[in-house]
Amino acid sequence: MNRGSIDEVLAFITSNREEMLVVTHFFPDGDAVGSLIAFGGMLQQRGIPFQLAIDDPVPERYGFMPGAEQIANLKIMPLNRTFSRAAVLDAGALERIGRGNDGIGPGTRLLDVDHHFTTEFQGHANCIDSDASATAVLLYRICLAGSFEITSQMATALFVGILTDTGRFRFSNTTPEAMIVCGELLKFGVDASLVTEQIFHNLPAAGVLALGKALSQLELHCDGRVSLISLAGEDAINDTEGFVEHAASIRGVEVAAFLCQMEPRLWKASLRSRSECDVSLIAGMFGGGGHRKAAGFRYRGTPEQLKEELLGVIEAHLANGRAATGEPVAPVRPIEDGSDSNRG
Ligand SMILES: [Mn+2]
Repeated sequence: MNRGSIDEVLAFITSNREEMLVVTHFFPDGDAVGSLIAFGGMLQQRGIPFQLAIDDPVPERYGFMPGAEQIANLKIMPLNRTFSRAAVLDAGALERIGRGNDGIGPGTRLLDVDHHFTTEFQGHANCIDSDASATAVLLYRICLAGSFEITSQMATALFVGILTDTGRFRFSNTTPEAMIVCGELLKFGVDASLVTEQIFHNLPAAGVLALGKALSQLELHCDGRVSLISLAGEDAINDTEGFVEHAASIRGVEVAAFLCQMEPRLWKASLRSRSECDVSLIAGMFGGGGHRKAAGFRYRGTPEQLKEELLGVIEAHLANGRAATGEPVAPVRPIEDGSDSNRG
């Protein structure tokens, strides 16, 4: 999907000098945080005041990024006014900016920069390219076209966005452009070793211990084609990013699931696919969503119910093979709050 253009973005930025709200999706990932920081740097160069904001804190692993301290946490400091213009980056849909919507009124002019295929809303100016590996790639293109200076802060932010959205150049969205741009960014002062250390090898001890607990309860189903790990009760921690990848790294596994208890009867499920099985369809049947290879949902009920229903649906999808259509294969109980999707 392609909509809008770089020229639309450049025209939007310089159309006036009014303060711009810059927001992204809640549960922010590296591309969301990096895009905000880099775009803030661009506005600063044009002398345009701006407010960076997310309806969540910046995750600890991205706290090292220079510029992250400029991002307001709307859970603590809600917006108390609307802006005349707002940039929505990497969000997929307006619902996903949560309290960011407080800053958007009927008169707000919107800019949408994104690489999500499911972008439903349309800004007054757009730059959407679903073939781009990350929103950071689009911002890099905009920097070049607009002759912005790429500071080391901006370069690090863009590098983080591409590095994380490609799963460290592992996912199928890893394009030649993604690697070329990252190579170029190194020339602008990115410390690639530091970035990788901070994001992937700087976990709190409790996180590693929790991962160990989850893995010690590994279950294999469907002749080893499905792996499942879980964390419950006091073992469940907030930051479980990457846990499901371990369950998905087992030879022969096609679909991996990680179930994490959030409240006594509320569970977060993260799914990964290593085959043609589209886990966004599976998550969708539980009221969640995501991408073909990575998706998630929330579930209210007991772990036994969740496992039984989820394994039933996965098994049916695997049995359908490549012909899986996304039609419900088993009746699924309505989910009370399954509106938000996550990639887990
Ligand atoms: Mn992204």
